[in-house]
Amino acid sequence: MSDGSRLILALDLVDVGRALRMAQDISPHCFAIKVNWPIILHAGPQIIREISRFSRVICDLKLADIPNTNRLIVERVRELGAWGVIAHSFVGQDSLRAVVEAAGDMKVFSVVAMSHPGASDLLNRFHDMLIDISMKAGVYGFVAPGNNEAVLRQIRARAGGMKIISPGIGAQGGDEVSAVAAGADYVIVGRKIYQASDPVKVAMEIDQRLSMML
Ligand code: FNU
Repeated sequence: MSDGSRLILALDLVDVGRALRMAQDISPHCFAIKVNWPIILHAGPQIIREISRFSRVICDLKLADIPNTNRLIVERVRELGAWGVIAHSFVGQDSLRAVVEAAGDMKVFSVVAMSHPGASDLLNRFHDMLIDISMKAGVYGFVAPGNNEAVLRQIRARAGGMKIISPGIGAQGGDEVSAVAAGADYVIVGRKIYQASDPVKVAMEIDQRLSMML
């Protein structure tokens, strides 16, 4: 785990042994490791505890339920030692506030826009409202697309000094340096790293490119 790094590794591998080895090898070069449903469903929730032993872990569960259900899930994620959790904001202030309250010291990031093309059908038209809902609910930061500079710049302008973590780099067309220049504090990178022939080298290169921007 590197406190100064702006890289978050998206560990979407479903080969659990390989995922754990990669998490260990790359953790010195990244700020945090993000786990999503694919690895949690393959490895079981204990993977959160295992990776938390050597890295910050962000659980990308994209919570989008009623307050009580969100709370029950977040309490379990917290017990497992995660550093952060990702929730949707479109469900409304009460659902998101339940996440924030149950999170305790965990950081809550809310999704205010997404990186896939279909996000423009609906979600990405409402990022201003989603930021307002998120701020009222008391989140720590936002998830915003690193491959959509126009949207990311607008979100940064409204988000003030709050943290923004941005996926969409590499496989989804975005570039890490452009994303940070447009307002991301951290970039989330998955396939560009874990599908590379030398994942550690690619992670180190991204980390170094971003550290040169500081
Ligand atoms: P990679 N992710 C995303 N776009 O890609 N959480 C979003 O708008 C969002 C996300 C996640 O493309 C995605 O689920 F809100 O291989 C995956 O885990 O670099 C990661 O970010 C991107 O993976």
